[in-house]
Amino acid sequence: MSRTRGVVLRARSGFYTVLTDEGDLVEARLRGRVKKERQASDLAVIGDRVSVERLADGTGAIDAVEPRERRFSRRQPGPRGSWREDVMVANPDLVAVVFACDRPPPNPRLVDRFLVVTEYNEVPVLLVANKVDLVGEAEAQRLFGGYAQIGYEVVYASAKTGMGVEELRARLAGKLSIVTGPSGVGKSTLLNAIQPGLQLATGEVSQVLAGKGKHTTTHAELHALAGGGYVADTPGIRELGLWEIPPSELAWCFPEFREHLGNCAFNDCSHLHEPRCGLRAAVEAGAVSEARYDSYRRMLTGDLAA
Ligand SMILES: Nc1nc2c(ncn2[C@@H]2O[C@H](COP(=O)(O)OP(=O)(O)O)[C@@H](O)[C@H]2O)c(=O)[nH]1
Ligand SMILES: [Mg+2]
Ligand SMILES: [Zn+2]
Repeated sequence: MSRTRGVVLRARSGFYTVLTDEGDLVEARLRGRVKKERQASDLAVIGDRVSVERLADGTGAIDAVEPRERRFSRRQPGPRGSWREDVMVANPDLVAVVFACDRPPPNPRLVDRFLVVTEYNEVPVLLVANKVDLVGEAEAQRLFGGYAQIGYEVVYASAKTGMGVEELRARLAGKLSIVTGPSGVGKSTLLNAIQPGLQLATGEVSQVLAGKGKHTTTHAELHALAGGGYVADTPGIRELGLWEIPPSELAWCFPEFREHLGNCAFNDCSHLHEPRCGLRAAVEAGAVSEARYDSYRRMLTGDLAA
């Protein structure tokens, strides 16, 4: 039997779809040995590079998963204060965090939550402000310009008019990207615009607001892009709710806070109420935005209300 290598595009209940380096798709299962070597939660996930043996019936057997260069994972609480890492996507090069300028209006607390998760995973991030057609460019800049000021790359887009689509296509080309953001912001519509052949199902906003959005992307899946690269249209906000960031690492996940963290009187400063806190001093001096600090405070204390 011949052996080949490839990337996992789809993974569900023990079955993996692998796009081989030869360009064909193979449905494969994991060899028992691989299962023994790895933790159950961490066997093979989309984005993993694997080695596959081709079997006589046309299916395959994955006999090795290559070491991951990066991961996009969440931490889930385990027994007695322990944590379990749950890898969602292996080897991501870029996370595109998509929000709408309106319908639904962007919630800064939620934007920050998405950004914090990407920072924690140390994956480069691109913020996409979609539906610019609904508010105009000046208002879009007012809503998202602050993120550019603190160093985030912001792409202004409209899947409806085509604004930003070419730029996004170029940014995703040749990379393994994750497109994420709340329901109804236009993630699937944007991806369809980037690559018309994808035909991802899109939902009506009214359904989404009623909590009845089409959940067509319940399983994470990588789509191969015509210009090279792969994109995962996932995960959504439900999954994001399960991400836990260690409290002591949360402030670091706000990049513009970092330079102020060494100025606190206490090493283990939570930046909430300790005296001589470098971060709070920076907020008072106007060097750090109150909105971002407020996001930090709410995430740390579990106050997730908008
Ligand atoms: N006005 C406007 N509507 C958009 C735009 N992009 C997407 N939509 C609409 O927003 C709704 C939700 O889009 P969808 O792609 O399903 O969002 P997703 O849940 O993030 O994948 C659909 O009705 C789309 O037609 C845009 O740029 N402008
Ligand atoms: Mg969608
Ligand atoms: Zn402090």
